[in-house]
Amino acid sequence: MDDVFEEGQFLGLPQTEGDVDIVVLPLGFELTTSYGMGTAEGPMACIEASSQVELYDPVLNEDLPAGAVLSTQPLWEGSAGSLMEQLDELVDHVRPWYNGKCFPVFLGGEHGILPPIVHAARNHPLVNNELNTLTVVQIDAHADLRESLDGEPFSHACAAGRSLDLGIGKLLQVGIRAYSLQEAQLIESDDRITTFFARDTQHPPVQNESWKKWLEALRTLSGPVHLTIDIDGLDGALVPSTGTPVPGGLSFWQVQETVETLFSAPNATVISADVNEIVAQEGSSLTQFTAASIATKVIACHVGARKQGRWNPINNDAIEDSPSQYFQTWERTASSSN
Ligand SMILES: [Mn+2]
Repeated sequence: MDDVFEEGQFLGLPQTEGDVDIVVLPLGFELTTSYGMGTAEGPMACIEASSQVELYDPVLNEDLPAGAVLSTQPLWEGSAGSLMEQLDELVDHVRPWYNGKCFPVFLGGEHGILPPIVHAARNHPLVNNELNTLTVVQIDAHADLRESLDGEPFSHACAAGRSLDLGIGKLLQVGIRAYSLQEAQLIESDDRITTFFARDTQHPPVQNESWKKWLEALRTLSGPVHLTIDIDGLDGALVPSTGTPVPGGLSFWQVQETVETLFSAPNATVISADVNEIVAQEGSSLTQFTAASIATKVIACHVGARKQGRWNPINNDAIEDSPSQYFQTWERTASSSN
């Protein structure tokens, strides 16, 4: 096949004919980032950097898109005036892609994109409005389990906590090394949460017991899974321009191994993924290139699952849309503040 490179398309791949199998959705969402700024431009920088990522991944024996139809959508930029209205706009933007036939890959934008993604995932036929069947696997430096940050419960620092409030059944975290006392206590007391701390998986750094247990936890998952990758889960040296780079994180290969292991879990189906907190680095493309490489690994593993018959399209025609204007009318309930 001739190489056709198309500007603004992930991996430079032009969309081919047919139903979309994989959609890349850049989400320029930034309302609550606390430290660095620039997560809104990150997704497009990641798409630009993806032009330098190899189309060959050893999990497939052919170049991407390997027969799949890949579509890259234009950048989403919220237009609503309030945070909660923007979250609802995000739900409306991503929900059509949870149609059971397509695998969405979201590029963020701050981690605050997670709750609206999780809410929209109700529409996926494997979730079928039963959000407690969904597991979220989170790579992150931060636990993101705060009650609120600077008074904002939908801050990026609360993304995993709000996803639990929305009703997900399970949260698996890895790379965690920056968290508060309250978050440590929640991790201890809430049996929906399983956390692998970086101080255990990274020290000693090579092939320790804790890392093996993490891979085993992934292998034994069942049901639908959303994978959320905050790039600050990687060691800060690999992603220096992300909003809050933190030392002592995962290596590139540990993230690759996590993605490969999750996608090959025999009883789990990864229905979607996001790579977030991408901030365009100036003078070097390392941060956005790292993010693009990880998103490419996710896509390659998804294509691999399709080719091995472990991911089959399903109709969601019978599923009622998840409630709209959900976040605008959101109220803290007793159960959600546990
Ligand atoms: Mn995060």
